[in-house]
Amino acid sequence: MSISTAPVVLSSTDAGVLTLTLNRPEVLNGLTDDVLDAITDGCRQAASDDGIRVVVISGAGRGFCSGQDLRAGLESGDVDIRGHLRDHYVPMVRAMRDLEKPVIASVNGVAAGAGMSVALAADFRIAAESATFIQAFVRIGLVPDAGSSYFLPRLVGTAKALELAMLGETVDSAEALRLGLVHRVVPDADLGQATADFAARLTRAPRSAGLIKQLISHSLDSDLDEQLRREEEAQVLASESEDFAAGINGFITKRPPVFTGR
Ligand code: T3D
Repeated sequence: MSISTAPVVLSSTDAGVLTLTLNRPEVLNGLTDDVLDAITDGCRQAASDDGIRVVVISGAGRGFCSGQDLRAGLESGDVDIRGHLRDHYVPMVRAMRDLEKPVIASVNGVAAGAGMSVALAADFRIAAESATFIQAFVRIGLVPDAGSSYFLPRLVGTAKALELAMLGETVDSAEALRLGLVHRVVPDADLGQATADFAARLTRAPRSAGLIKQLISHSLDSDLDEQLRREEEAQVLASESEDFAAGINGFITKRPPVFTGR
C-alpha cells in the first residue's frame, strides 16, 4: 500500500486565474470523492472571491481525467451510487455551472467517462493535440453521468451524442475540434501558454461575461418568452455594473475601457 500526502488537487491563483490541477497522475487523475469535492470547493471559492475571474481545470501527468476511480470501492458492488452521485458529482457540476465566471478545461490528455463530463461542464475546452475523449461509461456497463448526457447532445447534436455514448469509441483532438467538442487544439508543448493566454483574455472581460454564461446556459432549455425575460433581467444587472459605465465612458472618450468584473 502506498500512502501519499500530496493533495489530490493542486490549487494555485495567479493574476486572477484559479488553476485546479487534478493530481493523481498514476491513475490518469481518476476521480475520488476528495477530488470531486476539491473541484466543488475551488469553484465555490472562485464564486466568493472577487480577485478570481477565471477557473482553469487541468490534469497532472499524461492524462486529463480517467473518470471515476474504478478501484475506489465500486468493485465491491456495495456502493450507494445514487447517494454518491448526489453527494459528490452533482454538487461539482452545479458548482461549475452556477459559477458566474468562466471555467476552462485545459485538456492535456485522455478525458474518459466522468473525466469527459468534467471537460464538458466547463465553458471552454482547450485541448492538446494528444488529448482524447471517451464516453467510457458504456465500456463498463454504465450510462453517461456527471452531466455528459446533458452537455454532449447540446454540443454535438443528439445523433452524434448517441453514437459516442453508445459505442464508447475514442475521439481524437482533431475529430473533437471538427465536432465542436473543443474550442481550440494546440500542440502539446503549447497547451500551458495557450490556456494562460486564453484565461488572461477572460480576466479582462466585464461583469456581463458571467451573465452571458448564465444566459447561454439556459437558452436551449427555455422558450422564447422565458429567454426574453432572462435577457431583460440580465441586461438590467449588466447596465447597473461599474463595467457598463466604464464601457460607455470608453466609447465616448475613445479609450479602451478597463473592466474590473464589478
Ligand atoms: O461512482 C459512481 O457514482 C459511478 C460513476 C461513474 C462515472 C465514470 O466515470 S464511469 C467511467 C470510469 N472510467 C473508465 O471506465 C475509464 C477507465 N480507464 C481506461 O479505460 C483507460 O485507462 C484509458 C482509456 C482512460 C487510458 O488508457 P491507457 O492505455 O492510456 O492507460 P492505462 O494503462 O489503462 O492506465 C494507466 C493507469 O491508470 C493504469 O494503472 P496501472 O495498471 O499502471 O497500475 C490504470 O489501471 C489506471 N487507471 C486508468 N483509469 C482508471 C485507472 N485506475 C482507476 N480508475 C480509473 N478510472
